[in-house]
Amino acid sequence: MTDAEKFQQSLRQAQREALQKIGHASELEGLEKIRIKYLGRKGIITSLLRSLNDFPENERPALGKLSNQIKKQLEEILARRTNQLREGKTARRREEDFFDYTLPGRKGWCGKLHPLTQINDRIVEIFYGMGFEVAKGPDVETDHYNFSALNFPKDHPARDMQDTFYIDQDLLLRTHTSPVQVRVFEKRKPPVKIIAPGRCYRNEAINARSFCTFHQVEGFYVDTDVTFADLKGVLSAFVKELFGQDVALRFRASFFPFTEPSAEVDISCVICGGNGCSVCKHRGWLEILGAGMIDPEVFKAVGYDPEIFSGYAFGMGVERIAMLKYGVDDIRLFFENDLRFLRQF
Ligand code: 2NL
Repeated sequence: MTDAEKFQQSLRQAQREALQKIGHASELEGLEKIRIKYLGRKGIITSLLRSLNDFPENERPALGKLSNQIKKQLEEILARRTNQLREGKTARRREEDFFDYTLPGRKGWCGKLHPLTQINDRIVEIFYGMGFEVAKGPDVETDHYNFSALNFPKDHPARDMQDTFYIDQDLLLRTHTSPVQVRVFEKRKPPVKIIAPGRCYRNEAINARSFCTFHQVEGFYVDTDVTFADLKGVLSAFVKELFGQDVALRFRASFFPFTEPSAEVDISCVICGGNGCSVCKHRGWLEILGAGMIDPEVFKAVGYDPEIFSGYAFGMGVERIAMLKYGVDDIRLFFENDLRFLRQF
């Protein structure tokens, strides 16, 4: 290797080292040390430049040009890096080191109760506030609790295979929560004031308004001298609490096997206020529950003396109330568990 080649090699090596060190420097003092080491009065590059005098005249220009290029490059890069550090920036800062603490936090998803649970809880809460106890019972029932004790005649259409999911001759999935009340009647003496929320099952054609499973809240009050006026008072207070004080109620005569007399209860349309819209089909009224005075036949079936006791009972579909309250037009949405739907509640 000639002296000129050795000179070039030393120069390139010094350049490489200096560039690497500048790239890693994160403080101004560090940069100044690098400058002194390579470009200072006794620095490596400076000394190399000084040693040019030892070379023959014809080799000096080429070696001098290269030396000056490298010196100039290092000076420029040092100056740029010095400015960057002065401005507080770190050009080669690693990604994970960078965190802007002034940014607003990312919003996480928070779990919520299913809309049906929300409405169910609200209904239960209102009746609980009016002195009703909460009772629960099994989803799988016997024919006795689901039908016979409730005065459903043996040939009643609701017992039909089409409406009831039978497990065997005697066992079935409850079609309403009334069997819970029958179980309470059997265990307790009046006065009893109970609500029974729970899931029910019906083997019906599925469409936007009916599904094979749904939820009910049923309630009843049995005591001496319970009247239809008590029923009206309790339902009126409930409806106004749930839908607002301005809502009007209407009782229409109806029929249920377990109540006599029976009524269906409408409220003035919560969408249009009774003026008529597509939700109430321009009737101004929405049906929200069924009710009546408990039939003496039910009392006889559970061993209460109908000459001493009277009582009212009512039942409502939780899905129907949720649909009216939230303006949902298809019952199946409550059972699909599509998060795009559920997140809206
Ligand atoms: C409706 C109608 C109703 C009842 C449920 C009931 C329970 C017993 C005795 C008497 Cl143990 N009645 N429940 C009474 C009247 C109506 O529900 O349309 N529900 C969605």
